Amino acid sequence: MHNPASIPFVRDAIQTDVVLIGAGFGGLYAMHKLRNELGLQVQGFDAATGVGGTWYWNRYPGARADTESTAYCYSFDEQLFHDWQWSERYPRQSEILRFLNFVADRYDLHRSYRFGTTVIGTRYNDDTGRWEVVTGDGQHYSTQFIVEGVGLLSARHVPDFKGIDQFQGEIHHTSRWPLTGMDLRGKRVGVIGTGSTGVQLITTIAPEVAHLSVFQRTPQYTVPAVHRPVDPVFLAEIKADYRGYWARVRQSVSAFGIHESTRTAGLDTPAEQHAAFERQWQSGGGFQFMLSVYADIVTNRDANAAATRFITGKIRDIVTDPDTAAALTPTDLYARRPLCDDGYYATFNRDNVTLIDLKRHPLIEITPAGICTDAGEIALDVIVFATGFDAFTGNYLKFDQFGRDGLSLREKWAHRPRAWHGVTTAGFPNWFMIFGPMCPFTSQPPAHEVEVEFIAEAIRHVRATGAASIELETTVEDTFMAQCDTLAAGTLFHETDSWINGSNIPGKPKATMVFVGGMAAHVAELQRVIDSGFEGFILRP
Ligand code: NA7
Repeated sequence: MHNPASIPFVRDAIQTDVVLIGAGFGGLYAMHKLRNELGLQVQGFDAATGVGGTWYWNRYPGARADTESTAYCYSFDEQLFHDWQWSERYPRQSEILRFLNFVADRYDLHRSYRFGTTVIGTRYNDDTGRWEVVTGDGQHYSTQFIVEGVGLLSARHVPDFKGIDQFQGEIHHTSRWPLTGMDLRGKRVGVIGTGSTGVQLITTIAPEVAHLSVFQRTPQYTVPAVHRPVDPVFLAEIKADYRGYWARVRQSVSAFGIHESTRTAGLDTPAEQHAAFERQWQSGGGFQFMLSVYADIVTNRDANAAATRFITGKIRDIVTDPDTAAALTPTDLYARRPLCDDGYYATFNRDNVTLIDLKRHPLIEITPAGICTDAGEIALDVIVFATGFDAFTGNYLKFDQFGRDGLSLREKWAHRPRAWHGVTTAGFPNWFMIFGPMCPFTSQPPAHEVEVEFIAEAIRHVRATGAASIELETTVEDTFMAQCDTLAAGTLFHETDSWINGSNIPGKPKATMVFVGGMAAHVAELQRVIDSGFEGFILRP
């Protein structure tokens, strides 16, 4: 049982209007919106020594977005869009980090952050209507509002392997890659994990390491990314119709700025389906493969099977060793986060790459010299955990947070996160999240913008009406949670195990943690609430 008294209210706390946690895509825009546009005093914090959020930490070789760069950015300032030129269709980590620094410089955001500073507790004071915020260095802040943009996929997951401390080489998690990089040339490297991070890393480092051992638990469906420079004709079209382009992104299902098919697979013959998938395979993109070819791949079993047949056929064609091909071939639904790659399956044709199928040869322990499975020990110089994240809730529950009447967020979310549109949760007045649990299942930057704009309107409303606080009604949260469950039941995502439903973390309850109703519905609902004068929210004097 967590005790609210562990966060005392102190008299000399530093006063501010807003405490903002996070300097990633969402946090930076919130800083600009709330400080520069609303004129609020905002104190930002980030554990990193600079801006970037996810893109600050994830510096492993091959790290990049798999979203079209033209939609993986901000829309709020047209001139910003014109002044920044993305080089590639799928931007690399270093380019995204440069972009976010460019944004922070342009709007003078750095000065309102305390970097290298972790928030370790928040507590609502029912008597004063203000929040107490405590940082790792023992400072207390008193604030009217809290905005947390702490990241959907930021709390790293390191499995509790036996013997992890005795390894005598280097161990790294992909999301805590050494800031100065790491020379893997000539080394024997073991990678545990084959999610989108592992796929990027494995494909990138295979040519440079002495030997690469890939420890795979569950094989993955992945399709070519097909990297290429941003198409100048496409870019010119966006610039010529800037508002129209972003309106279409906001009115789409996924907010990826891609074509979303409305055609169901059943309308085509198997040969036509194969040809359609082949065209998409050639043109590249994981989300495109799932969303642009047919509309029902994640809702209809037959459509899903058509996609899996196509990809497994490609694995057989590409991978020369039949045993390796079989081990790389998934047998479950194509209903995890879709992956794309730069020659992943072909990487396993290299002489210096070995696939270790952990389903056949379970990992027993990490030894001083390497990794031991039931087939023997594999000697390694470096072990990389590409084992993912405690998604959605991990970063919110890392520290104590107490709302009205001492309500503990950890207790409220013990069985599953309960929230509304990823933005707030009942029992927590003046407390907001950017892309928190129950957020839309979409590309993040466009959704961050919409949510920050909603938060800004909520704060403006509190100030304009002379209220002290705004808080979600529990019944609205309950209704929304039920809606999320109903929508999710209409998809195949809950039938696979992945971070999307929490089943990647041992002991974490499997549950719906997203709103799969699409970006357009998300935008419409947030706007409806704003237009209604915050119906469904309690304003307290
Ligand atoms: P993911 O997609 O969660 O992948 C993690 C990988 O690590 C996956 O292959 C897991 O196998 C594997 N894993 C996790 N725990 C273990 C243990 N105990 N033993 C062996 N293998 C394990 O994380 P990523 O970082 O790749 O991607 C997360 C998101 O971040 C991504 O979708 C992007 O949106 C950004 P499993 O499949 O669970 O059997």
